[in-house]
Amino acid sequence: MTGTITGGRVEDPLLLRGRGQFVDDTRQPGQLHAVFVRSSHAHARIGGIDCTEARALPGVHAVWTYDDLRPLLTGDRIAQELPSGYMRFTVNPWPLVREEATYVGEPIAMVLATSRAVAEDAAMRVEIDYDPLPVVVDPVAADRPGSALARSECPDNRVAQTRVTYGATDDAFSAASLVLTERFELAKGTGHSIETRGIATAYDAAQDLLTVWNSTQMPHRCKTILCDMLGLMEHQVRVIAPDVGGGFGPKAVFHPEELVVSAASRALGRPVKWVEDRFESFASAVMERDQVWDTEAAFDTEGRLLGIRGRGWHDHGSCTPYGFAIPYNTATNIIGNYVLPAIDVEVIWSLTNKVPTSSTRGAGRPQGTFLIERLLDIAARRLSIGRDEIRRRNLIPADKMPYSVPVRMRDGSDMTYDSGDYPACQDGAMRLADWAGFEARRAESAKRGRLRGIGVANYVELTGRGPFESVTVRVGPSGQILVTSGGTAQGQGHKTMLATLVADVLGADPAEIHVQCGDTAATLLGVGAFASRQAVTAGNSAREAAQAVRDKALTVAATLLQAETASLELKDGNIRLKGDAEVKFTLAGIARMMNGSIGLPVPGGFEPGLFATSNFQVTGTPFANGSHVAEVEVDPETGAVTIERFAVMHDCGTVLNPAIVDGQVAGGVVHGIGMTLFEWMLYDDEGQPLTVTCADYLLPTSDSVPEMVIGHMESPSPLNPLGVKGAGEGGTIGAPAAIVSAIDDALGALGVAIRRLPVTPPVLLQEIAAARDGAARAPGK
Ligand code: MCN
Repeated sequence: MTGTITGGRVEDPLLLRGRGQFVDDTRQPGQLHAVFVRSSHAHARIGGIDCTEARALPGVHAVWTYDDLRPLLTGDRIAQELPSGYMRFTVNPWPLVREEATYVGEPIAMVLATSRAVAEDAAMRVEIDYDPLPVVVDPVAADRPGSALARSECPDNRVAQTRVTYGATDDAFSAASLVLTERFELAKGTGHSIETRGIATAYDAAQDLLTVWNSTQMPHRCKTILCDMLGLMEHQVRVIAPDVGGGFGPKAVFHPEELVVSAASRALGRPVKWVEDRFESFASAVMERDQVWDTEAAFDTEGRLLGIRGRGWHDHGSCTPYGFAIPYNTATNIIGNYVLPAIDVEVIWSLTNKVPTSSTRGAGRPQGTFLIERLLDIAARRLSIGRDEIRRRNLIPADKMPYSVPVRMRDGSDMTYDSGDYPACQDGAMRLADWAGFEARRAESAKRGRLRGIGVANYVELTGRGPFESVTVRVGPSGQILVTSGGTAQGQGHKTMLATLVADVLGADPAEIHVQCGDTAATLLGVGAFASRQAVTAGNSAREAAQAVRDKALTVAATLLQAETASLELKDGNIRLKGDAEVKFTLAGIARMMNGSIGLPVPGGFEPGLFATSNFQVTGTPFANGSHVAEVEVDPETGAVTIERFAVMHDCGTVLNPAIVDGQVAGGVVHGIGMTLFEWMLYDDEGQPLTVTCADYLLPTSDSVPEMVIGHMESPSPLNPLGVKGAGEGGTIGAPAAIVSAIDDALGALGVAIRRLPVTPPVLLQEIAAARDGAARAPGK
């Protein structure tokens, strides 16, 4: 660890005392409350909207439809797609539905009232005339010729497609001893933060300044879109991400409500607040995960992978709220940690009449890892090879690192795994899990009538996506060190990381350093929190900026002392000659000098100020990796699965803060447990969401989360000075595959092989029944 924080994270004193400041904590005189009227149809033409009764309700300030909003905007739709070569046509969201609603929950109108209660009452009085249109909910059916259209304006439902291919795949299949043909189905789910989405605004007419407090992972991107859509200059919009109670991906997306509330606040000159309720969170915040894959895998007699081919359908929902990366991540994660000589997979993004799709923790990678790990498990069973052994035979050896896969990354380079020892990582996880002692535990469970199983899975994760994160380190005349970061924090300890890194370089106490992040007025540039990127990007920027500040302080002191810079040291805010107790200068004193005195030159002719900004730019993306071992008990009568033990060996390069990384890994695993056993966003054939409360959409709770044993390997990344890789998502990526492997193992005698998620009790009972049925009908029975 680089530097230490005694007494916890710098974030904790305020958060643990309930003094965090979240969007809903903003209270402003004259604040109006917004409520959205949402489509109750998955697909319908809007015949008319009657707001008369709603507008007449006492306390209602305004009711806006698209026609009221449009004059304030520079364009019809929210232009936010990232450029991508996969796209066949553009489907940007509308801020409010103009003519055609395309999913249940799509915002159609906004009510502004003096209280939330009045706004909700008024919203119920808005009359919408719907003319229903055909509905498409299945991504595979949506791709069939002649399918109904999810959006009338599009030529078909295939909004994008791409292929990941290299090697001689057909030859691989001709030479194979074993060919598996498998369909995998993964359900829709998302990251449910405790704090839902929310936005509060203030408009200062004197300065013509719109201030927006937004529970977002990307404040700078929000600002750019608001400037673009409202035709404002950069100095007219300030976006602040205050404390954010969880993001997990969906808050990286700019949602229509952010624009509509901001536009209204500026037009009416009033502060406005909108905080999403839990129903809206289920029906209208972006989701992810649902994909269907038809795959084939070729193995030799020894269980070595020869090739994989197939086709996947990614449910894209009704429009593109952000980038196209998710299914590409899935396709590339199929390659995983293994030597795969050939692959040819096609991915299709299907439009459907469901909530738009964007990333949730792992962003497509848990699905890819699930596929390859399932194929290995099924092949191991068919070839009578141990599941650990088949992996060992295929894992990329440590001496092949860095290992290049001929698959193109976004910047055009090959996908290169920069460092790591995958076989040692798997062995390490198995040791942590006491794999060797498992059979005794299985026998013990059997005595209680329970079936016990163990499973292992490996994963890689592209982390630290560029281009950069901006960090400024500043020493004020008081001597206080202020760090500003374009990055944001939703709970992952970003401030602690920055404080620790800067303190380490400046010889200071991390707890004394003030860190400000997520405020567009504090940092000119910023990208945000996603893709487990900020330890790599902001972390290295913080270190570089702090080094520049230290070097300047020491150089100024050396010049004034007529000494060598190397003969000086900086500690606890004091500059001394090495080995000498006498304080020559304080950091505050140097900062004061560099701030200048009226009429006098800056000492030494140096550039004024004691601060530095770094925008460390990544070249290449560090690949983190890990191995998970899950141990479960299954009750074959009820289909209930209990996770008894969970072990993770994790490698995110240099670990900056072990306690935080443990928390990140454990939190990620919990997400993976949810995806595997509980979380299932269901729609009926008419596109009506069926799981819009926490009683219907189940999340993992403390009784479903086992004690975890987490170990760390540190294979420093050669791609950045700190040697770090990201840690925020890995726990989620490996967990589903490991848990399902364990369930299969528990039910091995029945021949169950799970090919779909989530594995709820009814699903497992179906699988058990199908396996029993298959066994009963097998030849010779
Ligand atoms: N860290 C470390 N050493 C490393 C890497 C990371 O000590 N080698 C620590 C750092 O303290 C850093 C934290 O781990 O603050 C996470 O770092 P990183 O992996 O770079 O992730 P980001 O800061 O970019 O955060 C985003 C990531 C993602 S993509 C999701 S989704 C996610 C996650 O972080 N959402 C979270 N973790 C979350 N944790 C909480 N509590 N809440 C969320 O919404």
